[in-house]
Amino acid sequence: MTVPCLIRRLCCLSVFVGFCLLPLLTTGADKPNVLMIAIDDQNDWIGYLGGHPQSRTPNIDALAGRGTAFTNAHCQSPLCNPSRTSLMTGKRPGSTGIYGLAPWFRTVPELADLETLPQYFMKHGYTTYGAGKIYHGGYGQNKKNGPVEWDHYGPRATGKPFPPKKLVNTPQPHRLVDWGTFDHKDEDKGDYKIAEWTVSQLNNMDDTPFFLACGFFLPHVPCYATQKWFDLFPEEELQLPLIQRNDRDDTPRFSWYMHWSLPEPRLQFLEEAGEWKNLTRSYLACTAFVDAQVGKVTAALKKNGLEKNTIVVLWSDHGWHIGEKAITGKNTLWDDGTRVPLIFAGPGIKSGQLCGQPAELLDIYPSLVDLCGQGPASGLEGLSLVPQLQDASAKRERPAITTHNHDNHGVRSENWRYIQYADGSAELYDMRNDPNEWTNLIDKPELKEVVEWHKKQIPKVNKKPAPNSAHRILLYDGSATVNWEGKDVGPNDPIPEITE
Ligand SMILES: [Ca+2]
Ligand SMILES: [Ca+2]
Repeated sequence: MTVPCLIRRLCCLSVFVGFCLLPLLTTGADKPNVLMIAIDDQNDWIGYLGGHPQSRTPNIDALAGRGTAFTNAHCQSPLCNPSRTSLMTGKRPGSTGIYGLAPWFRTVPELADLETLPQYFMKHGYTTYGAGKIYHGGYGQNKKNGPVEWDHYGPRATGKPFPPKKLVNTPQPHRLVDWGTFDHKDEDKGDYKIAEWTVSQLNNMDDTPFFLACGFFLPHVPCYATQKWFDLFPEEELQLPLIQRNDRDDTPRFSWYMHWSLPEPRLQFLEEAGEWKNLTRSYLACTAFVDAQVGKVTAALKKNGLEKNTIVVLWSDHGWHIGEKAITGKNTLWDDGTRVPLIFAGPGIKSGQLCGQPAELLDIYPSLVDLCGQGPASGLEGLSLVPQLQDASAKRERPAITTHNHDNHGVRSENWRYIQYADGSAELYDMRNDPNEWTNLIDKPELKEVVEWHKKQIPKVNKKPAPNSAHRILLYDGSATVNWEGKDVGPNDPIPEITE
């Protein structure tokens, strides 16, 4: 008897005996598990992405080698909460109005019942596990603010342990904005505990299919690592990020409003305080440390024989500037702010291929739905990447779009980056010849058609910020004055922390 014939027979039998056998046929071994590994504020300083020539990420690179790794993947928002809300709900920031670090989307009545990625898998019989930073802050880790997202939650994200005092006196004295090394132990670090917990779950899985999400906090600030990780990057050999002096001379003033005044310091501070090398080294050290934690998790997957039936997806929520374009941190629409590692490995995914098609973090949800074959999900705005996971040269017809605050968009196609701010000012970069986005070509008449095509890709739905939006919120009403985090900024106000 053929297998389909057997299934039909069993289903007929199930009706006859009064219960359906179909769920039994699609549970257990038939359902691929999902292991989602998230990294916070991890830019493209990953071996396979080549963002920094000295980055050391052997475990992430090995995962890339085992699967399909995207080289042109971008976040939907260059900030934790809106990026993660978009990824986990499958909706663009402009469709939800979630642009700031607040609110948690479940507190917005019209968004409260959105079915998130873990809920989708829960509905299909998976046990869901979370640890560390998946949503922003403590959002979604308990029942207090809406439906249950997880069956089990492990250690929460933390940058601790901290030294007794901040190591660097940054212009805005935010406790988290710090970096360097001090006497502490790897075993005491938040991400170490998240990895240990995740490994112990993998060592003790039963036959129920699982959706396990493990979210590392580093290299988010404070970029603290133990000396062992600093030693991988000797100071005398360290290469600083490539920058162009006066790079901002050809970017609109509105580009400064994206990150008008932030705890993250400007390049000018790093240079004057002699901290640029130290921050570069600290970030590389933290990335290497996180890579080692990723390695523990992927090794546990292998040791437990789970590799062949588990889809692994690894991502970061957005990039991070370390001096490029005169700033540090996120909140920008250039590649340094939007480009992220994105890797899929496991059943149904071709191994050993790099894909240069533009991809979006928004695509993760529909891709997992597609790969796991448990039935459709509704309202998703991304595209399944399964065509690219099977053949890296398959065209993804849409560019990747990043939105930061209301109606500011970065559109990244295979060869171009177009940025359009809420006041209509714009930038265009030729990514083949100018990968660092140094020369704004927006005024070149011969590129008018390129601009028009990218302009057309901007999402039509762009909601105003959701009620109770706060932290990094920029408001623009068409007048000459903008409002940054509740304060008016006039057209001639000096750019904070930048002096001639
Ligand atoms: Ca982040
Ligand atoms: Ca420039």
